[in-house]
Amino acid sequence: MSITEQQAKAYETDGYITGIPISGEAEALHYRELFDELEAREGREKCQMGLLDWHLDQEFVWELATHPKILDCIERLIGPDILLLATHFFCKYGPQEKFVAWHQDVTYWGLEPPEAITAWYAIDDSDCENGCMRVIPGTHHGIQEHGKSNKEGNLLSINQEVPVSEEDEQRAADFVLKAGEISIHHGQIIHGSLPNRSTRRRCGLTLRYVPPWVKQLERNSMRRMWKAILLRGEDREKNFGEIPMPFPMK
Ligand SMILES: O=C(O)CCC(=O)C(=O)O
Repeated sequence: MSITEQQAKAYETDGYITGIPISGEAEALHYRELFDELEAREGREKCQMGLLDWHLDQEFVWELATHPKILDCIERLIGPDILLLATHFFCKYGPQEKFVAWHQDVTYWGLEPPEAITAWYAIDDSDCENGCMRVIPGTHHGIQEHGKSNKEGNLLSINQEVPVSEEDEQRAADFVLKAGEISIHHGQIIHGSLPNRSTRRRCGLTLRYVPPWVKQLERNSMRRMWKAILLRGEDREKNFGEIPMPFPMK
């Protein structure tokens, strides 16, 4: 099932959609167990924010990034030509003060135009207690000036933070998700997440997609060039070169 007309309209207005079912219980458990194995091998410290682009090495991450149900949703929102820009696990262990400060994704990604879309796949159940993703609805029009966070524990790579008024903070939407569901957010929407106050892990896999007319003008915030891979449709521009698929697509 792709997203409905109404959800597509809501995405245009609000910059996000949440609660989209992707995996049934068995499939969600399967991916959770594969992440548990990865965590046992790599350790919690690394799993927190250090697993970037593991779709290039781990078949289950590739499977999620190319999940037909997720791609159907992305296609409905950005059209038939889809490149996978990156994947990144965001994993918060609790109880801890680590949080993700308010920010916009495309700010430091060096993309022109600054267009990208993220599907956030819930590996674990994600709720207000364990620090689910939150967005400020309708803030996906234009890049805001970012400063540095003055709070300890910001998980973002360069401690970036966009200032947000109390009023905006109060109207934030919480993305409460069951494992196996996704939310989708616009690359320019202001979003973040609060600390995990529970003893449950909160792991989400972010899947970043772009249409082929987007270019990389400068290095991204992690000082790397993106390795964008064509997943659906055609790439006439070849702005990212031709990166081969690491595994066959199912
Ligand atoms: O998972 C989170 O808490 C934040 C995710 C995020 O910042 C992102 O998708 O860019």
